[in-house]
This record gives sequence, C-alpha cells and structure tokens, in this order.
Amino acid sequence: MDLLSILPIINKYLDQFFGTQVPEEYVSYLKEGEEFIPYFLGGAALMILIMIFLIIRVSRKRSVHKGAKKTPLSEKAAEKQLAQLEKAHLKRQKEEDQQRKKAEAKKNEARLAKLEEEEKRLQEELAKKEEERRKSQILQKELPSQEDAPAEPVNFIDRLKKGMEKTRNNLVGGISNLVLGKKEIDEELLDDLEELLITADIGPETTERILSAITEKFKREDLKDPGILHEMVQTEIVRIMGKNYPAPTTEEKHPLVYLFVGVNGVGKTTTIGKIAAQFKAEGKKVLIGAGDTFRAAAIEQLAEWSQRAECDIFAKDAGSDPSSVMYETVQKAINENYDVVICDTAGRLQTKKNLMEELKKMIRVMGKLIPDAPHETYLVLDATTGQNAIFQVRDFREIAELTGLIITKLDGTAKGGVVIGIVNEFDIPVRYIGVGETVGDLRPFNAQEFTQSLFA
Ligand SMILES: Nc1nc2c(ncn2[C@@H]2O[C@H](COP(=O)(O)OP(=O)(O)OP(=O)(O)O)[C@@H](O)[C@H]2O)c(=O)[nH]1
Ligand SMILES: [Mg+2]
Repeated sequence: MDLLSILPIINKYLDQFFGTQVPEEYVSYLKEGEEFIPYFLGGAALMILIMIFLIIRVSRKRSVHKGAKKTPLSEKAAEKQLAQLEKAHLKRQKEEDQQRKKAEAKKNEARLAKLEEEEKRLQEELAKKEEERRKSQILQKELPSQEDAPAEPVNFIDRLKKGMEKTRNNLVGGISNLVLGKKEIDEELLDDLEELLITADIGPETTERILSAITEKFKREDLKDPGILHEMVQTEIVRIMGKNYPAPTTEEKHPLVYLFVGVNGVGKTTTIGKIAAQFKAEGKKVLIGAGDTFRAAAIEQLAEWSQRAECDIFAKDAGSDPSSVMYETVQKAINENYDVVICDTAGRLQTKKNLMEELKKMIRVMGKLIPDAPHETYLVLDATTGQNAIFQVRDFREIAELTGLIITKLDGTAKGGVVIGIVNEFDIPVRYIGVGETVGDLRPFNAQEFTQSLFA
C-alpha cells in the first residue's frame, strides 16, 4: 500500500477528530522514499480510520434511533418543528380537557338529577302532609256566621299583629337578643343575623339580599352601631314588599275577570265571598262562577257567600265540566253587562298533573270569549303552611300566569316570614291578606301595614 496516496485522507480524519496531522518528519521520510517505516504502521493507521468510521456510524444510528435530528437543523426548521410539537401538545391537552369536562358534566348531571328527585320527593311529602292536615280538619265545616262577628268593627291591625306574633318574636325579638351587649357590628353579628332570618322563614335568597344591603350600607357609611340593625332590616323588608304593581280596574277591563286557584282548603271560596262583598259595597255588578264542581258542598258554600254578598252566581250541577262553567259564566257576564266576574276553582294538589291540566283548559276557554281573560289570576296561600307555600307558587306559576297572591289565615299561627321570601323570589305582588273568616277580615295588601305588624 502506498501511504503517501492515502496521507490526505488520514490527515483529514486526524484533523477532524484529534485536531492534529501526521508529523511532518514522517511525511518527509515517505516522500524521500525511505522504506524503513514498517508496513504495519500503514495498516494500523488504516485500522484506526476504519474504527473511527465505524464509531461515527454507530453513534449516528443511535441518535437517529432516539429521535434526534440527523443533522443540525436550520433555525427556521427548528422553529417549525417546535411549533408542530407545541401544536400536538396543545391538541393532546385539549382532548384531555374535553374528556375531563365531559366526565365532570356527566357527574354534575347525575348530581342535579338526584337533587331534583329529592326536591320532588320533599314536595310530594309536604303536599301529602298538607292534605292530611286538611283532612284532619272538619271537611264540611259550617260557614262562619256573620252574626258571630264582633259588634265592634274588627281591628284589622290588631288581628294581623296577633297573627304575626310568632314571626315577630322570632325576628324582632331575635334581633334584640343578638345586639344585646354588642358594641359594634362585626362579621359574627352578621352571621348570627343570617341564621336568624333563615329560621324566620324568610328563605335563603331573601336573607342574602337583606344581608348584602346591610353590609354594603355599613361599608359605605361606616356605621357600627348594632342598635340600628332593626331599622335596616325593616327598611329592606319594606323595600321588598312595597314594590308597586298596578292592578287592572273595571274602567280598563269590562267585565274584569278574576280567577282563584290554590291547593285544598287555603281559603279560595271564603276569599271570593269576601271580595265579592267588597266589590258590591263599591256599587259594582258582580257575578261569581262556581268552577268547583267536585263537591256539591262547594257549590252550596259559594251560593251562600253570594247571598251574603248580595251578588249573582252562575253554577251547574256537581260533576259538570268546570271549563264549561267558566265559559258560560264569562258569557253571561258579557251578555248581562257585569262589572266583575270572580271564578272559583276546586282545590288541587300542585303535584297532580291531570288536575293542573284541567286548570289550563279553564283558562283557555275563558280566553276564547275575552282574549286577555282572566285578567287577574290569584294564587291563594295559607300563611300557616310555611315553606310549602314556596313550592305551590313555583308549581302553579308553571301552568297559569299568576298576577297576584292572596295570603289567608294571617290571624292564626302564621309564618309571615314566608310571604317576604315569596314576594322577593317570584316578583309577584300580594294583593290581599286575610285575618279571619268574616267579610271584614280581608283587606288589600299594604306593605307598610304588614311590616309594621312585624316590627311595631
Ligand atoms: N282563620 C282564618 N280562616 C280562614 C281564612 N280564610 C279562610 N278561612 C277558613 O279556611 C277554611 C277553608 O276555606 P275555604 O274557603 O273553603 O277554602 P278553599 O280553598 O275554597 O277550599 P277547597 O274548596 O276545599 O279547595 C274555612 O273554614 C274558612 O273559614 C282566614 O283568613 N283566616
Ligand atoms: Mg273552595
């Protein structure tokens, strides 16, 4: 082998890997043709070259295997590759996010379904209890005789105050106890107030509203005196209850059609009798529609009230279709120029689907004669029922456009706080309140009067 001929190659590799070259003296020897350099030196150099070559091959293969770049990338290519990697990473992350969200949504759905089921069960239980309570009362109680009414004019406010006694003791008495010995308003006092409002049947949503109004006022005006807590709670309650909702008049709607709905025994028929008497006293021509065709006694009860109020009644036999009674009542009112039509309906559990559907039909047939009738649909609520009243509003509101509430039995062991919660949550006005069984025991609702009965 001629070493001189491969000398440039040897030099190239020696330079690349060791930064050196074959020493000049050896090169000179070779050039001068001196043959004493043993042939094995050339062979060894060749072997070294082959080994270097093999090492490079193996190490490159390994790098390729590890996914490293074969050759150093240009800046642009590196950026592109990085962008691709980032894109792939983002995509994977997005997919993982989506999967997690899906799993969470599924979990939430299941939780919601469970809660709804629980609420339904609770509602049914409450409705059942209400029904039992009602049944345990004397079902066909004799109508209260108006002669039994006190000779003195009924002191409405006193009755209301008496009825609200329990709520007042809880609420007003409770606030007094809270502030007793306290020097200033702090977090703890506000926490206690929250608990108190909830136990006074005001409901969580309304409690929250009252509390945040108070907290804000304290922060803004830097008030510290616990003594004005009463006044502030009262102001908020007046604000909730005092919202003005104009009611239609007989000048605007003629005849003005009222529909009364509600569960069994809340006082629909009694209240219709009282309102009819009041309209009559104002000189209006009043017609009552006996839409409760379930019980003969219900028709008789209403007939007696119509006599008492000296107004007319339209009734059919027990068992007739209530929608046809509604239709014919409104028809008669139009034909005979009545000012006011008040329609009674049978009490129905809000959980009974078919009865609720029947109510929808009654409303529909009235609308065939007067498109916007009934002009006022009142849900009658018994103030002694407490939180169940909230469920009743929620369910009846789904089938009828409720324009007002009538709260009866505010003279008994009333849970008046619930009225505040309902008005705030549903934004429906209270139109009348009842504090007894006689004509004079019903009055148009007055927010000031109501809150005074709570705080005075
Ligand atoms: N203490 C008190 N009792 C009332 C009041 N309003 C109604 N009642 C009594 O509650 C009972 C039921 O009244 P109704 O008018 O028959 O009730 P309803 O909603 O028509 O009942 P159903 O027709 O069975 O659905 C009667 O004994 C009424 O005298 C009230 O404001 N205070
Ligand atoms: Mg009735």
